[in-house]
Amino acid sequence: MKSKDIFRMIVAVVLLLIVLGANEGPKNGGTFGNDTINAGDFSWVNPSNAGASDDVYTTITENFSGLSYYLKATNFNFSSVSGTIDGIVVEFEKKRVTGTGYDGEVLLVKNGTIQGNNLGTTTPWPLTESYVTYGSAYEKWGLLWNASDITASDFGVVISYQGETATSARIDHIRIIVYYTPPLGKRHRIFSDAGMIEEHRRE
Ligand SMILES: [Ca+2]
Ligand SMILES: [Ca+2]
Repeated sequence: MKSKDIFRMIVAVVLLLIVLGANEGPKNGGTFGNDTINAGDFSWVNPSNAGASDDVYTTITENFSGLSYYLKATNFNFSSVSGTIDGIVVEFEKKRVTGTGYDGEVLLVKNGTIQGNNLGTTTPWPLTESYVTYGSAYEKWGLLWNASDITASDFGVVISYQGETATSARIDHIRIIVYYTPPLGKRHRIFSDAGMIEEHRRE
């Protein structure tokens, strides 16, 4: 094979890689609070402590079996996401301290509205603090997304805690990773002596 052909093959492979998926994150939230729209019974204390993994916590204490308000995290400051959204992963670094409890709901916030599929489970929160993952690189949480929905400051996630008994729990950190396929840009063609051998679009 001529060195010229090898070069063309390398260019083709690089261009193919450009059209494969990308991701941004994990990103931290910038705005936190209780959202009472779910008519819970208990509030999260110090919600903004979920902004970093630093063993400083937002806490929930339920003196009877009940549901917490949503802990709402937004303003994740995504900036690179573009093209087609493939999936969204949310991770909560969380722990149950006393009693028994599990997720109430875990839902995304799109355009400032809590919506989509609830990915919460009835698995009791771990007694050893660890990241618990929701969603995947191919999970869109039952919603249609534009990249601008992700980069908007009102994109985020909510989580509520359902106590089965009197219970207390805490969250150290909430982080999000977004998987996407960048847009195809202007057309780029590779020609051999015999004619066009590859055609791609790139930014
Ligand atoms: Ca921690
Ligand atoms: Ca923290």
